[in-house]
Amino acid sequence: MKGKIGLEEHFALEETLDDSKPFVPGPLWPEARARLLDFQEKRIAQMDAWGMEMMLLSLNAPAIQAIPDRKHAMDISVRSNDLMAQEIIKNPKRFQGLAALALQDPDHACRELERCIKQLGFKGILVNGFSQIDDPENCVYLDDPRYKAFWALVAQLDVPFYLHPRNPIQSWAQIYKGAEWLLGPKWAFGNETAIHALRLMGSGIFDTHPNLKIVIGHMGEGIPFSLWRIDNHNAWMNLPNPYPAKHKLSHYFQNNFWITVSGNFCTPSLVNSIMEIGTDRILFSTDWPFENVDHAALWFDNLELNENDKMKIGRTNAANLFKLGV
Ligand code: GRE
Ligand code: ZN
Repeated sequence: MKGKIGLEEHFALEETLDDSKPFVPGPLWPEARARLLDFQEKRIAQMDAWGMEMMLLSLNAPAIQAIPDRKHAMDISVRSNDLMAQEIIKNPKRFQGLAALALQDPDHACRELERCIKQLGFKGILVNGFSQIDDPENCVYLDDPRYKAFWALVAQLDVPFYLHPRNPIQSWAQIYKGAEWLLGPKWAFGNETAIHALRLMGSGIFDTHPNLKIVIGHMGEGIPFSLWRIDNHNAWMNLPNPYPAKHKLSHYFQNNFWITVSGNFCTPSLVNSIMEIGTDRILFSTDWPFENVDHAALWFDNLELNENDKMKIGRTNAANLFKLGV
């Protein structure tokens, strides 16, 4: 299929490159590094070869969210957004941007978000999970009350928010002791991000702002597969919801969430996701440079799926959700 649009497509600044290095085996690092620093050459060549019209760019992970020093976090945020804007201007039909924000300082995050949307023309936000604030051990999730004004601004600007994975910090990751291979994209990324998304659903933020739009990658980070049990366990006990939000969590998953297929090119998982949230809320993505564009595109293009749904997932859902004007 031609005209595909991807939403989880990363780059790095020199200063944030090292955040990705531990996830790439040594001999492959030169290639990953070159992919992360490139915009107009390798990336465009891959997109042209595999029918990808546009990438919404975002900074690599965990980057800003793992910088406890507020000033430093804010500085990287502004520099990342400025670099992205420079590259987008060179080729706006192929690249658009998702803002990188220093949630360490909610006031700065709000100001920078307004600049990114109103002046730089970015189409949304991508944040790498919880933020470490002041002290590296101080992990703050986005359901924290300090983010009330931030969420109000996101709702007012009406731009989607992509909640991207990161690992738990070491002192919170004892469950992985002796099985560190489970960290990162194999398991810990998805687990961490699913819990973060569920915290948001239970927090009541979507009752306050019913138009908030959250995107999660990797075919929903496992949530579609577990959604029924989250809402329906031990039904005979008829217990009230143990969280502040008004509705069952599936209500929020079906009204405030969209998922991408990034890094999870698996047909049974896609079928499960279609059954849980339908084809209007599923979007193509690759997870470049950690996944190959050809792996994503060949799987997607060869899916035995009707052309209407393929066009929605591959392109039009993204065009509508992010107001891309294509
Ligand atoms: C990602 O951004 O999703 C990612 C990483 C590192 C390794 C694998 C991966 O940041 O998918
Ligand atoms: Zn990613």
